[in-house]
Amino acid sequence: MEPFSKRKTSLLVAATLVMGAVGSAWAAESLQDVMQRRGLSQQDLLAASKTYVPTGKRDDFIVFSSGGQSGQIIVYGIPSMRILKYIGVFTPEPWQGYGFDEESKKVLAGGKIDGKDITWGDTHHPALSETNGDYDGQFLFINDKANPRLAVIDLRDFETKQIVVNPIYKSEHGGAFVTPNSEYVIEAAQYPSPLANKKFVPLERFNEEYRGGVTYWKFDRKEGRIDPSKSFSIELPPYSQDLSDAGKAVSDGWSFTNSFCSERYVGGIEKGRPPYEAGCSAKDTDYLHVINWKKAAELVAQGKATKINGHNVLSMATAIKEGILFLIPEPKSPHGVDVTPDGKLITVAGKLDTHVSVYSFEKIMAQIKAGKFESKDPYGIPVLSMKDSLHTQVQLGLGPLHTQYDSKPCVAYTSLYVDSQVARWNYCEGKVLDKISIHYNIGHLMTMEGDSAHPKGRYLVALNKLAIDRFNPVGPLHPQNHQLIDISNDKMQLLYDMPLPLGEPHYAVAIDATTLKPGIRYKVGTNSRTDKPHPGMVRAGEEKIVRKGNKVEVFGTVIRSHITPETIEVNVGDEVTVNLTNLERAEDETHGFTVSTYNVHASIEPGKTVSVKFKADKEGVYPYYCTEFCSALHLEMEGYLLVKPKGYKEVKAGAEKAVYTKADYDKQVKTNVDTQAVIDSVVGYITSVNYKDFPPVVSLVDDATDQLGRAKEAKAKMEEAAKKSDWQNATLWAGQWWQYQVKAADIGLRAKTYLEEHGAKKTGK
Ligand code: CUK
Ligand code: CUA
Repeated sequence: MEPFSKRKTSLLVAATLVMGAVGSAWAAESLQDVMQRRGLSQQDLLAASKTYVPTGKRDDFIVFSSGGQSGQIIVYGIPSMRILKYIGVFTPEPWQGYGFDEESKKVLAGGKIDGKDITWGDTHHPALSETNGDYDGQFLFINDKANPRLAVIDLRDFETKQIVVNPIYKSEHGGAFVTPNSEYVIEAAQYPSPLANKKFVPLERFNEEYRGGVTYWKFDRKEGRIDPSKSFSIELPPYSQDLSDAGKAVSDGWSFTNSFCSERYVGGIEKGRPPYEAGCSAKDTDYLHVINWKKAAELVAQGKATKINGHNVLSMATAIKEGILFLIPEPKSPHGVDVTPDGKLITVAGKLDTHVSVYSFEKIMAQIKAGKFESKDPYGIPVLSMKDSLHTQVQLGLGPLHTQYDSKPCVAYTSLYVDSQVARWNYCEGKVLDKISIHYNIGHLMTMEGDSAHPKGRYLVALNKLAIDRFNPVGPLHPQNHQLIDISNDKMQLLYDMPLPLGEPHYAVAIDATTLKPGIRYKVGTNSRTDKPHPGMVRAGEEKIVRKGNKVEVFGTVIRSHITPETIEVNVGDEVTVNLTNLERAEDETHGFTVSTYNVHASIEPGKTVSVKFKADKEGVYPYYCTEFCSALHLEMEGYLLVKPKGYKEVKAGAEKAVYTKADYDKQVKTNVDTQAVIDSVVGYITSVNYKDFPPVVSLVDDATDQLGRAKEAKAKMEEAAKKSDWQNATLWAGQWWQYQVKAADIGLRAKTYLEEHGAKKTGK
């Protein structure tokens, strides 16, 4: 057998040879070679070059997509289709500690119905806050169809701040849609039910006592919260209200809600009755509800609402008497209702009609002003003439559902569910311009800022219901398929298929990325769910454990790479609250926190204070640790929760035996001095270039300076111990000094790489 060292050498030589061969094959492969090898066409390459975002570059648009049955929101970029975040909304989300720390549990508790936790949601329609009809990038809203709820997300930190429960519905679908200055968030009911809570009414009394409605949630922009006391609803007939949209510009102050099953059919297959699907699609038309919400709000302010379940409701009788509620027939089992960017026209698509119907706001107003009504519905609501309200009708194809608008005047896009196509058409002249096939069965579609007053065009995403054969098979449940389409040219071009495996995303909204201004850190000690100072916050050096009876409260901090305190001793049965403040200022230095087996988890971003709470109901030893790989010594970011049994007597610990000698101390100090030389050379490079022109580097330098300041403190403690020839503690403090040096070096090298990649220039100093 050959000696080990020789064997190692020959292995190395062989490895080098193999690598050399592969290396030259890579170097020789041209674009043509790759196209051939992977079977790519010119068209594929064109599509790829339109979506590819090189490393380090960013997307032009940010999408907020409903997460469907996941109860979350999915955030991704366009054109890359890279997923950036899942925002926990109606459902616990472990990474963000959502539903596992006390602050977020309170947000989720806002969504309890009749005291019951509801830990899932059927999210349908996200809506961005608007100023003068344009997205302002401040807030996001989304509804839960199954359990009639609405959530508010703040786009400064992409966190859910509030969940409100609709007090009078049992399901809702026509939300969230905002008015042009986000005065109100609109939410319409779906399946009619008695409005008073827990009231039993037999289905035989459907027409008389079941009701629908539209709710206008008052949004307090300054507080960033919905104000339920200033919100109101309008009672509507038991037609299944579906989608809504707010008027804008000329039609500001009005809102539009369509419906299906205005037949008011009640099924019952088990009793031999034809099913809902037959009875609910029997008539040729359903009703578009036209509502003057501005006047409705005034009527509520004048005290004309009645209270149902403590909530302001304007009755149908009042709405009719005051002239704020009208109906217009719309063909047949409609789905989407979408106001044009200028607010002049309203597009309605009929699932079972091949047309879209474009209504004219001006024509609607003319009839209302003239008091010219065709008839009344069974509840006495005035019905306008469909013919006299229509601007045009355009035949698009089978199963039209939803419409979005382009930046080009008069151009709209409508999804065709049955045809599996997107139609581009001109709503001013009423003609079809182009069609593209998608895969498969499209629901909503979305253009960039496509439901605002100023759509940005360029891209369209088809939110498809079925993927069937588009992706590698993963069992009977397939992912959903978002398809990116280039709409900037005469012919639409399909660019990319993105599988979404988190639920059925019904709708999505896309905003210009430059409009969003999310923060990097919180003001130290912030409760991110209330945006207020957290009472559990402490600064470095103020950490403490406070006991009151059997309640133990920890006031701690986290910073690379230790948790203070590192030991928490409690008695079995104690109620323990751990408050932790992240003292970091550096970008992306999040720490996590968990305690073994107590089902708690917190994500603590820089500046945030979070608390977790549990009953220490079992004696024993429970490690706690940081759950984010936050630095080289992340694994050492640990501690112990000691839960002592009843009647436990303290054992007196013997003196700790010293293991380190002066030789260990000298060795560590030498390492530190060498490390300092590396740091000095990095600092030398950074200060020799124009680093102050690069804000990310400036904040890295701040962070590194911070770490070096801490290194100094550790060094001072080391010197004190060394003076007393306490080589044990002197060596340990020398090690702590080195830890801070390593962190500073890590940050310094990151800054250096950034400067090199971004072409920093010598300043000649
Ligand atoms: S709905 Cu699902 S495709 Cu809830 Cu807006 Cu039309
Ligand atoms: Cu902090 Cu790992």
